[in-house]
Amino acid sequence: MNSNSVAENFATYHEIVTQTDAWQGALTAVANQTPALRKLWRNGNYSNIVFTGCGSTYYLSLAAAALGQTTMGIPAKGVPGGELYLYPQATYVPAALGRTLLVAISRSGTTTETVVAAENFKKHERGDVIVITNYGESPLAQGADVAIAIPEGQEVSVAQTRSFSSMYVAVTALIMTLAGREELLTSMAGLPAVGQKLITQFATLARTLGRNLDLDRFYFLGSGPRYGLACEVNLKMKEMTLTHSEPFHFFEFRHGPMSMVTESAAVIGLLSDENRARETAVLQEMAELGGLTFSLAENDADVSFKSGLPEAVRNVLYLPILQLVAYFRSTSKGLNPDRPSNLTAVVELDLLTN
Ligand code: F1P
Repeated sequence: MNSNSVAENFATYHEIVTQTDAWQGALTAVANQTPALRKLWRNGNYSNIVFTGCGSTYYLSLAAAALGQTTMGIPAKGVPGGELYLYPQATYVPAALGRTLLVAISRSGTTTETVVAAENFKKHERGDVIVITNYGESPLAQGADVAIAIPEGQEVSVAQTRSFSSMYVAVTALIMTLAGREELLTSMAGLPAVGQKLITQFATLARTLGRNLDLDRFYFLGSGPRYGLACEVNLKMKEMTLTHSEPFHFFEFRHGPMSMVTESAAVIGLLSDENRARETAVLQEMAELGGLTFSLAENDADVSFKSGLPEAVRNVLYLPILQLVAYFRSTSKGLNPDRPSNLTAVVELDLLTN
């Protein structure tokens, strides 16, 4: 691909295609904090884990909670920072049911809902706080019991790409560390090289799909640990391209939303190994309705990772190509992917701890 063409001059493009450097930074950041993380986990006596963030980092929390509960066998949930502020009683377990580990995730470390939710959590002595952020000097990081900072994930664009995937790799490594899954953690060292190869191999395909302006709606299907990632790439499509788009769990799409499938609809499946046949069946049904389907999976898909890595540690591979699809659709529509309409990089509100 001609890297000097106008479309590739936006910061977002550079941030997407260099993101695997930040994945390496994430692995190093978690490794550096492993003694502190293991000590916290050993002494914490937690009955459950709550992951939190806002916008992209809420979707990251959803993905992390599904992976965490599956891997660690402990109840885990992903909740928006704003909901923890407004309705803590709808999320936190009563003290009698044990202590909570709060994992607060934020690119900036300054989003008010997330910062105040973590402050309230500590104030009410609910448990301990691990922070994952790209800014180690941020208020959120400063208030953490253990902070995992990945400066390599910092970016100038509003829509999260490199930052998100760096924090997702970090939370995956955190989960494998706390679960004591050394073999899975070790295998993550292969992620940056596999990711870079994927970007090089499929960037042109992403550009073709992104430039197809006959499509006027996108549906992203993902289940289990991939549903939160489907929500995130859906947000990229919204933020960068102002296109109607929605995320769904695979089976849920049949229960009404598939009525929206026409020849101008794209249905994009984040296919698992675990439930591949059931998930693929949904995509095939949507193709029969005339929708354009597009699949990503380890093998035998439109985008095949061929990573050779265990399924539990390679979910980040679904992100770069779909980020590029949104990027190329944005530039094809004459929009600026670096500056989404109505958005700022951080939402700061006048909220007090309570
Ligand atoms: C959270 C966030 C982003 C969103 C937008 C506004 O930021 O909501 O997820 O895409 O950029 O801010 P942060 O807490 O992760 O810094």
